[in-house]
Amino acid sequence: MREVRGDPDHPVNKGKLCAKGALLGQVFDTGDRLLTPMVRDRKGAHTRVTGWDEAIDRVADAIRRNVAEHGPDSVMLYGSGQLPTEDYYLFGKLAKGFIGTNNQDTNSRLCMASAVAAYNLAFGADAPPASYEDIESADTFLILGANVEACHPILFDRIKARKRADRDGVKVIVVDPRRTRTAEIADIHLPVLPGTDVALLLSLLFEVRLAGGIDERFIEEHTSGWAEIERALKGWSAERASSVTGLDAQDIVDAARIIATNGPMLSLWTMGANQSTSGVDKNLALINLSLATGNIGKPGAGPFSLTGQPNAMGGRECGGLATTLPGHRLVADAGHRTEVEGAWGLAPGSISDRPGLTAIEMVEALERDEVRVVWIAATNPVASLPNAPRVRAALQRAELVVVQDAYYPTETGRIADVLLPAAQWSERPGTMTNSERRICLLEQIGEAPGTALPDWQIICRVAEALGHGDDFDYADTEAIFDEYRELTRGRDLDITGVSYDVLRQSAGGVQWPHPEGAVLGAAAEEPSSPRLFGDGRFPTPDGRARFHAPGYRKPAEILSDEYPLALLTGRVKDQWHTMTRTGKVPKLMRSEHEPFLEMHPDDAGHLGVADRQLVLVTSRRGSLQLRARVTDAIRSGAVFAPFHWGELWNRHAVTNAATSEATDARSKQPELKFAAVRVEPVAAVAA
Ligand SMILES: Nc1nc2c(c(=O)[nH]1)N[C@H]1C(S)=C(S)[C@@H](COP(=O)(O)OP(=O)(O)OC[C@H]3O[C@@H](n4cnc5c(=O)[nH]c(N)nc54)[C@H](O)[C@@H]3O)O[C@H]1N2
Ligand SMILES: Nc1nc2c(c(=O)[nH]1)N[C@H]1C(S)=C(S)[C@@H](COP(=O)(O)OP(=O)(O)OC[C@H]3O[C@@H](n4cnc5c(=O)[nH]c(N)nc54)[C@H](O)[C@@H]3O)O[C@H]1N2
Ligand SMILES: [Mo]
Repeated sequence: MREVRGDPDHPVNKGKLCAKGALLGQVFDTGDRLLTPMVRDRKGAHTRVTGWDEAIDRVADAIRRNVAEHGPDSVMLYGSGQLPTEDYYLFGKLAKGFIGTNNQDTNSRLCMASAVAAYNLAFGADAPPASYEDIESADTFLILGANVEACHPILFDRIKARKRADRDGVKVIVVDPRRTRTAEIADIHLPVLPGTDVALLLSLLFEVRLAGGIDERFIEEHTSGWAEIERALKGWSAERASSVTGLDAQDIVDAARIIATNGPMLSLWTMGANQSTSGVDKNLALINLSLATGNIGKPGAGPFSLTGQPNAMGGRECGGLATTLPGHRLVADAGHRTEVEGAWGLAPGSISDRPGLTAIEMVEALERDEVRVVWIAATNPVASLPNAPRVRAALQRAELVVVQDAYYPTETGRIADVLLPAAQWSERPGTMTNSERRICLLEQIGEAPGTALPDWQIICRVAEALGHGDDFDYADTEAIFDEYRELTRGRDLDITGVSYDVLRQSAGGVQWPHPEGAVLGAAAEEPSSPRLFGDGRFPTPDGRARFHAPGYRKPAEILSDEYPLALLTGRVKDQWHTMTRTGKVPKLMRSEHEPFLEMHPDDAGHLGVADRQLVLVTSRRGSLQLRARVTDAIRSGAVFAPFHWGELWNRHAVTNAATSEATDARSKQPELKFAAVRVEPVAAVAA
C-alpha cells in the first residue's frame, strides 16, 4: 500500500485532498490488477495468459487485415480523459495520421463535448477563460447542473470560504432539480424541471436587462450578434419561464437582480448542462449571460465549465475527439489537416477528410458491421455509455475488441478478445491539464505491476508492428511532449514556452497560453495568464466574441402515462465512475454501499413506495432494481440514481441499462440526465 498526501505548496489544492485522493494508495496492489497480456482464442472462451509479442501481433494483424479488406474506417480507437496528454496525442497520431481514420473518440464525448462546441462557437476556440483564483474575487456564483460539493470538493471548500468571508456580499445561485449539499449554501436555489435550463437562462438574461445589468459598452466594443439575442429574448419574462421551468417567478427575478447588481459573476457548470440534447444551447446561454453583463476577462468573472476527468482538458488540446486534431485544430478544416500532415511527415491528403465516429455513432456502426476492430483505452464503455446492454451486444459483434486497462475484470474487459495491461497514475510520467488550463507534470514514483506498460509504449509497439516504427520512436514521454508542443505554435493555446524542465521549476504547473519567451508567474496582461480575453479580443476572425441565440427545446424523451418520471443520473462523493478503483477501498464503500433511487415523498406516496423499499425502474430500453430513498431534496417528477454500479456489482441494478442515447445535434453528447421511466415497488420494506 502506498501513502498519498497533498502538496501544501500546490496552487490548486494547497495540500487538501478529497477522500478518494487521500485513499488512492489502496488501489495499486489489489488482487485484480491486470499483470500480463491476455487473449481469448474465440468469443466467449476463457482468457489465456500470453506475452506482449503475441498480443501486439494480434492487434496489428486485425487492424492491417481490416484496413485492407474494409478500409481504415473499419477501425475505431476509443480513449479517455484519464490518459496523459502524451499518450492521448499518440493514440490520435496513430489513428488519424497512420491508420488513416478519424474514428478516434473518447469518453469526453459523454462529458465535455457540449462545452467544446459552445466555446468554439462563442470564442472561436475551445478556450475556457477563467481560473480557480477567480473564486476568491467573485461576488456572485451561478452554479448550474454541478454538484461541486461531491464532485469538486476542494473547489467547493474555496467557494464556501469565499462565502464565509463575506456572507452578505457574496451571493450563490444554484440551479439543480435536486437540493444537493452544493445547493445548501445557496442564497437562491432554483430547482428547475430537468432539461429546462435554456428557458431559465433566457429569462435570467431578460430580467437582467430589465434590471439594468447589461454592459452595453462591452457588447458594442467586443461582441457581435447581440441583435439576434434581443430577438430570442422576446417574451421570456420570469412569468413565462416559470411555467416552463417549474420555478417561482419571483425567484427568477431575484436571481436576475443579483446577477445585474452584485459585482463580478463566475458561472460554474458541469454535467447538468453538458449531458443534454440542449447541451450546446445551455452552454451558449451561460456564455451569453457572461458576455452580456461584461463578466469576462476580469478578476472574479467568467463562464467557467469545470472539467471532470483529470485530463479532459488535455484531450481537447491534443486532438482526442473524432472532430479534432492537435493544437485546437479541426478535422473538417483542410488547412489544419495540411499543417498536421506536415508535422507528422505525411503526404498531403493522408489525414482523411471524413468526420470520425463519435461514441454513440461507434455503437451504431458496430451494429451495421462497419466498425470491426475496436481498441479501447482507459475507459469502461460497457458500464459508462447509455443503454449499456446495447453497447455490450454491439461490441460483441466486432471481430476484435482490445481493452487496455489497469484491472481485470471490468465490464468491458469481460468481452475483450485482447487485454493489454496498462500502468496507471504514479506508475508512469506524463502531463495533464485541469479546468483552468493548468498543465501539470505527474512524475513516475512507483513501478507498474507484472509486465504492465504505460499506454504510450503500448501504442508505439502496435505502431511498430504496423510498420510505422520510425514515426513512433520516442525515448520517453518528454520527447512526445516536445513533438506535440510544436503543434501549438501560434495557436490560441500556444505552449512553446513549456517544457518538462519549466514544469518542474513552476510552482504547481503552467497555465496556457505560455508561448516561447513567456515568464513564469507573469501578470494577467502577459501572454502567460491566469485569465484569457482581458484585452477584450477573442480568437474569432473579427476578434469579437459571438453571441449565438439558444432556443428552448424539451428533452428528447417524452414523459407519458407509461413513463411519467424523469430519471436523472450522476455521482456520489465517495465513488469514481465505474468503481474499478474506488470500489476496492473499504472506507469509501462504507458511505454508500449500494446504488439507490432518490424520489420525492409525493411521488413515493402516489406509487405506494416506502423509504428503503426495493423498486423496479423501467425505461423504454431496460429496467433495474434499486432501493428507494424517499427525500424532499429532489423535486417531484424527477428521480435520481448514481451510475457507478455496473453489471459486475449487480446485474439487476445497472443504471445505464435505462439511460438514453439521444444526443445533442451539434456536440453528439448523450442526454445522460434525462430518461423517461416508471417506478413500481417490487418487495416489502427492508428491515
Ligand atoms: N465523487 C466524484 N467526483 C467526480 C467524479 C466521480 O465519478 N465521482 N467524476 C468526475 C467527472 S468525469 C465529471 S464529468 C464531474 C461531474 O460533476 P457534476 O456534473 O457536478 O456531477 P453529476 O452528479 O453528474 O451531475 C451534477 C448535477 O446535475 C444535476 N442535473 C441533472 N439534470 C439537470 C438539469 O436538467 N439541469 C440542471 N441544472 N441540473 C441537472 C443533478 O441533479 C446533479 O446534482 O465530476 C468529476 N468528479
Ligand atoms: N448514466 C450516466 N453515465 C455516465 C455519466 C453520467 O453522469 N451518468 N457520466 C459520463 C462521464 S462525464 C464520464 S467522464 C464517463 C466515465 O466513464 P469511464 O471512463 O468508463 O469510467 P472509469 O471508471 O473512469 O473508467 C476508466 C477505466 O480506465 C482504467 N484506467 C485507470 N487508469 C488507467 C491508465 O492509466 N491507463 C489505462 N489504459 N487504463 C486506466 C480504469 O481501471 C477504468 O476501467 O461516464 C459517463 N457515463
Ligand atoms: Mo466526465
